[in-house]
Amino acid sequence: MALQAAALLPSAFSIHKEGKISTSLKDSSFFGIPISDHMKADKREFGLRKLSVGAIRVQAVATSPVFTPATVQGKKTLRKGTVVITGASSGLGLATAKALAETGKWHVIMACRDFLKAERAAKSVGMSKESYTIMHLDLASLDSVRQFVENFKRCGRPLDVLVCNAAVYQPTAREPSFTADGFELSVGTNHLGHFLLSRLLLDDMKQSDYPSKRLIIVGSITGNTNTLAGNVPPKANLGDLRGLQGGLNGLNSSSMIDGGDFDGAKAYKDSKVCNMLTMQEFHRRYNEDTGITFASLYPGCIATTGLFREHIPLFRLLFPPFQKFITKGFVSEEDAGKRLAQVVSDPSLTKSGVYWSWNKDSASFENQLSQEASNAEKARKVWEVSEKLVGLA
Ligand code: LMG
Ligand code: NDP
Ligand code: PMR
Repeated sequence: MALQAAALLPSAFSIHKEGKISTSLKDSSFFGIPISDHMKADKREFGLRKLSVGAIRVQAVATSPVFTPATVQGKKTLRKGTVVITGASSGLGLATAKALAETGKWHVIMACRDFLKAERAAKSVGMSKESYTIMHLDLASLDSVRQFVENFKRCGRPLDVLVCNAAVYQPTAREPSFTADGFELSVGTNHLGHFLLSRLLLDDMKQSDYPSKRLIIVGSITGNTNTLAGNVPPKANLGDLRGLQGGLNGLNSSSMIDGGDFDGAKAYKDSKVCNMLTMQEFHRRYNEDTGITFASLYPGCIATTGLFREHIPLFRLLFPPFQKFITKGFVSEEDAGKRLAQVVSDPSLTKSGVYWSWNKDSASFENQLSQEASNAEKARKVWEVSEKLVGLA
């Protein structure tokens, strides 16, 4: 439902499935969502964490090395979880790493392409040394993805939660650029790199004995054409996947999934549609057998992050106030990090196959994806074509 559109035009209209506009907002999950007790508890965890975390961390450091139980939940003693977060060197990924590390319940593997930047970033937000490990991962290279997986397996930690967060956005590029394997960069990095990574790490997650294992793939509103934001041109559209089938190489095939001319903003939005479709296909294929929770989310418009680094300076200047005061869709990096941290560890967010969003009061709700981003047939096709491209089939 067009909840974010509703934020712009509070009581005017909402767009349901492609193009169907309704004037009723009563059926929207935006309104009247009860904040469950779980949510309240979680808000305490990620809202007032400075009060409670200190004690947990002191206890963890004083009494236990990394793998021993660090938390007591009811009668059960829960060991410290291990979460891998891609692109944890800035923006949402960094804020999430910080939020999780501060609880004392998580060891964060920061999977980053720039080791030094990641190290500086972790220090700059005050993450304690024992709360994280940086491991090299360049999603724009399938070899690097495979190398990362090998390194991770060798490090001997279990894999409890994987967060596919990293992304590139090239709104001003006139010509496409390409990954090491020759795929258009945005889809190659944001979708194909993550697709291979999550497929290769699925077994590790299956083997983990953690009570709530999760694979989270960050989506976005701009890939969903059932929202106002998703209708700002250029709109996401995967078409019949002819470009993806051709390998997105710009030589004997288009660099765009739908086979059209290159458009950096569209390529990014298309990649987010792939992210959201992949999450649902994972859910259909593996949730029942593995018990793993598969989820996606729109964390809000975090208008200050590095995502917009390639946009023109005027855009970067005006975009944050535009989102803050006009659309009201703005969210700070810190608050967005707390949202993603909830999807990682909140005991009430275990439902699989869900695209989470947050309302004005920062309560989470199950949002509705656009027709294309929830098309099961397309999800299966994207999965099968992607398998071939990354060498899994
Ligand atoms: C492209 O431009 C860029 O070319 C590309 O590089 C990439 O960045 C891409 O999506 C990302 O965007 C999109 C461009 C064209 O939009 C703009 O940026 C134009 C900005 C013009 C500003 C207009 C005035 C806004 C007033 C705010 C002023 C303060 C701050 C401004 C800060 C700007 C930051 C963005 O967009 C257009 O074509 C024109 C605008 C399109 C509006 C889209 C809305 C469509 C909604 C349709 C919904 C369906 C129908 C609803 C009907 C409702 C009936 C009640
Ligand atoms: P940032 O640019 O701040 O963060 C992106 C991260 O991805 C950076 O750490 C970057 O690394 C990393 N990255 C980029 N390319 C690669 C690569 N080839 N290999 C490994 N890591 C890579 O942007 P955000 O924090 O805003 O974006 C995070 C996620 O949130 C994305 O999935 C984005 O689509 C999503 N999102 C963002 C919204 C927003 O408003 N900002 C709204 C909705 C969704 P480095 O630091 O080295 O550049
Ligand atoms: Mg958008 C409720 C309205 C809303 C929301 C929540 C967003 C989020 N945007 C909204 C509306 C509008 N935007 C309108 C009306 C316009 C035309 C003026 C507009 C424009 C715009 C541009 C040019 N918006 C943008 C851009 C970008 O370059 C960003 C983008 O598309 O990145 C792919 C962007 C975004 N708007 C958002 C969000 C969350 C983004 C960025 C990131 C993302 O989706 O991942």
